[in-house]
Amino acid sequence: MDIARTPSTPDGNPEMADAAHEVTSPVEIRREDYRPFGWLVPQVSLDFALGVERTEVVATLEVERNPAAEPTHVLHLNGDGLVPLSVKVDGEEVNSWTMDGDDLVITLPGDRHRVEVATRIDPSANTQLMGLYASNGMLCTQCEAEGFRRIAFFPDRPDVLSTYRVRMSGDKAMFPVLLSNGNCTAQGEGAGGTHWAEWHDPWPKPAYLFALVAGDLVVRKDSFMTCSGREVELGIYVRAGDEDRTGHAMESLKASMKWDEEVFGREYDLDLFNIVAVSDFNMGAMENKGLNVFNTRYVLADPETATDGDFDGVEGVIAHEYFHNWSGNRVTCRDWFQLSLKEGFTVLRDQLFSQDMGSAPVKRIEDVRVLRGVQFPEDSGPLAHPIRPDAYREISNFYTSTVYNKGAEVIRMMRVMAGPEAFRKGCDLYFERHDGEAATCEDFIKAIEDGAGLDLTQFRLWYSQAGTPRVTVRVEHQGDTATLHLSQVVPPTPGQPDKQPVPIPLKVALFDRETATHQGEHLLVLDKAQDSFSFRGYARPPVLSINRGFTAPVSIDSQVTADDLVFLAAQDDDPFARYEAMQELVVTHLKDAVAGTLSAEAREAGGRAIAKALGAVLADPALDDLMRGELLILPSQAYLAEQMLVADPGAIHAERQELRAALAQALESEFVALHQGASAVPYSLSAEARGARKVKTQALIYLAEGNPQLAAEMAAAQYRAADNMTDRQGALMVLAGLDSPERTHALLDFYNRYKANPLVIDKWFSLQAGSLHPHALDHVKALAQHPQFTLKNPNRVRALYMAFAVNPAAFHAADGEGYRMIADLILELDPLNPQTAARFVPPLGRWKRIEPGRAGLMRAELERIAGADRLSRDTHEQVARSLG
Ligand code: B3K
Ligand code: ZN
Repeated sequence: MDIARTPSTPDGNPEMADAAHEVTSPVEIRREDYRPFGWLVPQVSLDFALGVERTEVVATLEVERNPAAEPTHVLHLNGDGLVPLSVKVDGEEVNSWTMDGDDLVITLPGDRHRVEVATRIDPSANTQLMGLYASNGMLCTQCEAEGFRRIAFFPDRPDVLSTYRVRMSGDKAMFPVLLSNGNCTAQGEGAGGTHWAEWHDPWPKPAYLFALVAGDLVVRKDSFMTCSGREVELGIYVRAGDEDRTGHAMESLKASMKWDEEVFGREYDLDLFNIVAVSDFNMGAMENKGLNVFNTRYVLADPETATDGDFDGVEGVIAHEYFHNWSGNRVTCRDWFQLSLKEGFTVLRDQLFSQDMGSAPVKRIEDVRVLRGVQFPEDSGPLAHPIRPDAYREISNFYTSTVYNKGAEVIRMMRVMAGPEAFRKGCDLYFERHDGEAATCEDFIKAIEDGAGLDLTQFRLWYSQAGTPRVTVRVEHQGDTATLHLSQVVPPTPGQPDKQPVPIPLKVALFDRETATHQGEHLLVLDKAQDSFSFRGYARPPVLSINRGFTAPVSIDSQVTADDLVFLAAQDDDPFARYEAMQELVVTHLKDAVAGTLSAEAREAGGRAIAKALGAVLADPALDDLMRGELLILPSQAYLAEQMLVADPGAIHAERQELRAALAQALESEFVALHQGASAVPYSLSAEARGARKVKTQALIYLAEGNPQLAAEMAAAQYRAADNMTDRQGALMVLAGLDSPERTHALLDFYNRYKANPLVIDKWFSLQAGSLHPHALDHVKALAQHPQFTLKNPNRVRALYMAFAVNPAAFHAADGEGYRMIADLILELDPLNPQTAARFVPPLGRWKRIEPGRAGLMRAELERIAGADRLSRDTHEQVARSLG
């Protein structure tokens, strides 16, 4: 297998070069090989002559020997696809340079020099969307993790911090707006209809935080007064026509700025904060200093075109990127192995923010659902890695749910053990100690230890060991004493066969089954392979509620009876625990059903117990609808598969649908009443109205299985009456899965209504690709030929194919057609956009945990990809690990 990009020296650091460099396989970069860069680059000047097809860049670097590094005369600058047009040292053109693969190597005589290199790039040819690229006639950049090297030769590693001056000039009509990091210091007109702007960012930063935007954009402006009384000018730049949909993003930004001051004591540090929305973007958004670049998806929202979930997404991502200003930018990462230092911490910060903005328990449940649906499977599959990985070949492959979501959970555990006040002291100490530095996860742990007064010696294992710990608990009752016997196993993962026990903080409560009360929560820390904890004062065997609030990212086998789960689902005073009991009840039942170990009576009894618990949820007047909606959501196919050593996706899907149908039939009138009541609530963004919309669609999802005819009528009526996207999308989703005349009509109507709005057309693609319709696979094939489908736009690719790859029924078609389709996509997309292509490998990579028939078909597709003539480093690495 060959690769498209020549492997370059890791991080451009000759001291780190890997001797075991292979011709056919990309170089492995190891954490333990880290060495500081030989040179400091305190200042950089970048001069851009902008053009969509031709941009000239002159980069001037002030370099000086790094006293903390091994002395060297060699300056190794990373490049990716660049050609040096001229190389000057101290103002003189020199020949003392060579190329090492894509990198530029200059020999320097002294300790301090000015190095100037000119290059030329073609943004219109940049389909990878890394570096400087064109999107709808505008120019923008994406540099994290290693995109800057596609713009200029530079030590493209996060521990080289520089202050940047940027000058850009270009056609004024084509690029009326010229933006970069920091503050605009000068601007003016040039010859031939051009204009120019100069920007200066006073805060030293690594190259991955550099950004430039040039285009024809309109701006929503606002301002924010910081806690010390400084006025910050805020701007959100979008395409003309989109400005009316930026109000929610602006409100979210101001709320984030205020929250970070109040909750983490973090004040913004520039006079300007700009956001630009771009429609061609590989991920959600990017935290470039003072100039965040966003996928339009996380900026634009109004009730007509965005669902409640989209509104939450905008709020959460705006907050996340803003919070990076401290956790990521002011304190950045020493190397990319430390990615969770900024990402895990910032995810925790955005989760806490969203908890404060809306319903805290519902947010917690949503976050745990993502963790279990995405991270747990990653942690038990071929791509499992610790939150601080030890090696990578392509860093883009490590922007994972493990680094982000498990990373957040690990820091959340520290907060649980310390308590919020002590945790805050630890965070303050971290920011104080490392402000302006490129830090490590170890630095963070040490600051929390010192600031919060915790001993995290053993806890560090959470950073180095992969795998989701499994905790088993048994309750013993004797006399008036209840004893919890707990044990833990951290399962083996690739490259880590043996694990040590980790400290697992578990909030527990013991309920009296008659009074439905408990004597208070306890925080237990299980830090051994086995341990027991006794509690006195229990005359009767209590009902155990464990891992309340999901204090630890572990799976728990609590061997609780169905009766006790029904009790907890109805009575637990911790909303998360209530949700958990409901999930557990369903998981246990479906596991047995899929395993074929249920007798007819047991199946019926299990179904009755679940219907009883669900009935209680539907009837409970104390529940708000947002929470009720959560309790109605059945465990996902991915989470169910995760509970089985080897999963049969067809059987899981069939059993899950059968259970849903039985529940819908048992509770049909309740679901209809729920839908009717909720339909009377008028549209607003209040919790009550959002809850009503949530349960409305949940009711339709159940009824679609129990009484498809009725559901089709109700969904069509909901679609027709909808005055907002949440109702409209919910109804269309249900209709898309039904074989009914209403389906075709609604899909056509939706398309015609929104064909000019790309974000809504993404929904149209997704709903069909993710639908339970028996012909979903054929629909996807047809949609790939639709005039609005393009492989060049990552949102559109994800809308069609990611929705399909997570569609439990269609993707796992028994003849392997779904696997073939995704493998074909990967092969076609890889030369255009390797980062996005590689994201489609994990669904195929789970083959070892799938029943043998399908596993063979999945593996064969991975082998077909591996046999391709040329593969990107991204896809190569993911396929090799998945086959391994
Ligand atoms: N830091 C960026 C992610 C960059 C991904 C590069 N492949 C967005 C974020 O996590 O905030
Ligand atoms: Zn982030």
